[in-house]
Amino acid sequence: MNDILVGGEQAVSAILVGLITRGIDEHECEISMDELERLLDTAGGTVYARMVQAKDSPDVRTCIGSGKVEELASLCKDGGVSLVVFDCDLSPAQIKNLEKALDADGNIRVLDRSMLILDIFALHATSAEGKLQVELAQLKYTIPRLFGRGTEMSRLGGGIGTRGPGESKLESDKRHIKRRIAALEEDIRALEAVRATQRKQREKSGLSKVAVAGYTNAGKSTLLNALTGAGILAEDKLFATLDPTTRKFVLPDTTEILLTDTVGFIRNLPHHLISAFRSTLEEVLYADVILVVLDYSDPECDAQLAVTTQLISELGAGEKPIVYALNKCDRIPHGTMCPRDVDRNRAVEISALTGEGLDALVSVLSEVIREGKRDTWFRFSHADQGRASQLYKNASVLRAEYLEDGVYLLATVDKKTMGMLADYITEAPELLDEELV
Ligand SMILES: Nc1nc2c(ncn2[C@@H]2O[C@H](COP(=O)(O)OP(=O)(O)OP(=O)(O)O)[C@@H](O)[C@H]2O)c(=O)[nH]1
Ligand SMILES: [Mg+2]
Repeated sequence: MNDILVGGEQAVSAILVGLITRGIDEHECEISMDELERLLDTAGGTVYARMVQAKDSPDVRTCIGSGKVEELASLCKDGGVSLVVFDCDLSPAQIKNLEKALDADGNIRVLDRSMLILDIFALHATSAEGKLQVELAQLKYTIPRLFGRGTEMSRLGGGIGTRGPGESKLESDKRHIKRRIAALEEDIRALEAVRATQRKQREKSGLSKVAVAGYTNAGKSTLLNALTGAGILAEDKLFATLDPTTRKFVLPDTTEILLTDTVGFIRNLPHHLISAFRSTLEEVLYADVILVVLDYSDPECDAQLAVTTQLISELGAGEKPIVYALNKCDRIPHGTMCPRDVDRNRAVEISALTGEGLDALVSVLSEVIREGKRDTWFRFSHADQGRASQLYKNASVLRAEYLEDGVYLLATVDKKTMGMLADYITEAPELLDEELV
């Protein structure tokens, strides 16, 4: 098969290699390989062939066995393929050994799943923080796996696996890399402080925060766009969104909330990637409610839910209330089985694309947000009218009574607003007691 042309650029053809081993059965391997194929496509590559080996444990030197390496070498030769992508993580030594074994002249590049994901992150990062996070992760993970290659290697295979801020560092020595890592970590800490300040400001606003989370390509950005007109790039690519975007949204009862789009999850997301993107992923941790978007039309919906739930709990947000958007329902017949582990009372079939079910979703979301709230009376003296307007802004005011000693407002407030205006909380005004019972 020859390389094909996409958008004027040559799409690099590659061979994908997977391992059926302890804890990974044939079906899981297949699904994971399909995903690797989509990752490769997103990175601008195309699949020449797939190869899978069943093996008790990965070979320490070459991951797959020596017979398979030979088979792979001749497959590469036959197809003129210069890129091989393994579905599992490889050590720098395994990569070096494989590259040497596949072609003595060093014309074949070997990547692993993490390197490919990082490559896509490098292509899609737009914010300063996102770019720094990618560069740091590449310096720690990708670069040690590229050591010892000539610079001409970066041109092989269309550069897949070597793109991004780390690219120019390919030739650099280890000392330089250490310095760069330290500098990046400092820059990231500074940006994290900015993010923390922004978060505090949002906190002060007292608005409830909803994080839109879920598997990559589930339709998170499409949903946020449909609800708020945010104009976020949504496309049929994996990891289209890397940087969190927050938009205001007004619930039917006029309460304002904040919706944040987040980076997608994927199975086998390596821990080093989670830690590199921790501050971005942590948006989920600071939310009051998590809106999990699932691609309901995907036969692997249950597995995607499992990955999502696990990552949410690994991030420390497992106890938060969750609302489920069963998205892409336009693609499947109505009444399709709801994923097993979803709370049916908090799950709504929607199509972010056609708008179907969005009203129902918003109403479930409103209910869940309300659950964290209480109806409370506040009294603001005439001198404190400024604070009263804060209550109007952050809560839905159910009634107002203008009495001699000030205005009494009954409002549905969340804990934060309650804390913010704690000094003004009061009993129900006496005159109204009878009426209110
Ligand atoms: N048929 C259908 N397609 C949808 C729906 N919602 C989203 N899509 C498509 O699914 C693809 C992915 O949508 P995105 O909104 O980019 O998904 P995402 O979850 O933000 O993905 P990442 O940011 O890459 O993690 C796009 O091609 C959307 O047009 C839907 O309800 N129905
Ligand atoms: Mg997105």
